[in-house]
Amino acid sequence: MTKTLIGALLASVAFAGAAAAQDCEVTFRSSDTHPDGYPTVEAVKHMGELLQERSDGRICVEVFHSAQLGEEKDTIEQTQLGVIDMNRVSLGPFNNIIEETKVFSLPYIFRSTEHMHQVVDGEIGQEILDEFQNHDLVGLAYYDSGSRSFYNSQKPIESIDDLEGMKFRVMQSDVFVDMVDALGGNATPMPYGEVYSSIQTGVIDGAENNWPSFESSGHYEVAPYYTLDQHLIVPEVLVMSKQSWDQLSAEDQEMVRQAAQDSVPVMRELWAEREAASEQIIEDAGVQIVREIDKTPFIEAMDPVYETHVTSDALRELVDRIRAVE
Ligand code: GTR
Repeated sequence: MTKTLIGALLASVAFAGAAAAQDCEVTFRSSDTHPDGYPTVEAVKHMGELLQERSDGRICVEVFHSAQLGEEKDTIEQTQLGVIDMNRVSLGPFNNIIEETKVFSLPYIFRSTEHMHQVVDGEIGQEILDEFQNHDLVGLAYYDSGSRSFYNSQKPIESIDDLEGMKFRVMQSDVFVDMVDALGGNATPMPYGEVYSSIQTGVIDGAENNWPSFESSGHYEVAPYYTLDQHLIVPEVLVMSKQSWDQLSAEDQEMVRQAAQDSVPVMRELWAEREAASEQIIEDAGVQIVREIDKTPFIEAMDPVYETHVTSDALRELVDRIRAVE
C-alpha cells in the first residue's frame, strides 16, 4: 500500500470515529468474552442500534468483544465499580455474588429451552433481574445459551462412570464445582480464556459448554469427544452498572431497558442459527459425539448439589416455582 492510501484510510477511520463520538452524548462500553459475530455480541450491537435510533443519536453502545476488557469475573467487578458500563455474561459467575442467581444455575433445573424461556420471560425471571439492584448492577435482559455438556481430550463419555477422576474446568461458581464433584470428576474453576491451553497441556482433561462456545473457542480442536448429557441450561444476562444507569433520566432508563428487551427475540433467532452452524462445523471436524446417554443417573447424582446450595426457604420456594412452570 502506498503512504497516501494508508494516510487516506487512517483519515477516514479517524473521521468516522470523530463523527460517532460527536453524535453520541454518551457511549456505553459493553463487555463480552465472545468473538465478533457471536450471537451475544451481535445482540448487544443490535440493542445499541435501537438505542441510538430511538434517542436520536444521543445514546450509543460500543461492544468490546473477545474479552478485550478482561475475563468475566473481573469484568463483573469492574461493572459493579462503574469502570465498565454494560456487560453480557453467563449467569454462572454471579452465583457467588447474588445468591438468587443460583437457582438458574442448578443442574437439570430446566426441562428444556422452552421451559427456561417460560421462566425467564415470566415473573421469576423479573424477580431475579431485580436482585441485581442490590449489587450495584441493573439486570436488563436474559439471552439464550443452549445447554452445556462435557467435552474432553481423552475418551468418549458413554455413561456417568466414565467421568470418574476426570479433570474438568468449570466457570467460577461453587455450584459447578460441586456439580462435577458429585458426578465423580474433579472440578477446576478457571477463566474461559485459559481453557484451550489448559486442555492442550493436560492441566485439565476437558470442560463443558454449548455448541457455539465449544466451536468458537476452538476447544474442539484439543478436546475431540463431546457427550450431550446437557447438565446445564444457564441463561446469559445483560447487565448495566448502577453508576451508569443512575446518570440517565427516568425516560432514558426506560429506553435502555426496552432496547435490551427488544434485542432478545433477535438474539434467540441468531442463537438457533449459530447452534446449528456450530454443530455442523464440529461434526465436520471429526469430533466424536455421543448423542444418546442415559441422563437419569446424572440427574439423581445432583441431590447433594441441591442440598448444598438450596439452603433457605426463599431458594426452596424459587426452585418449586420454577419446576411448577409448564
Ligand atoms: C459461554 C458463555 C460465556 C462464558 C463461557 C464460559 O457459554 O456464553 O459467557 O461464561 O461459557 O464457560 O466461561
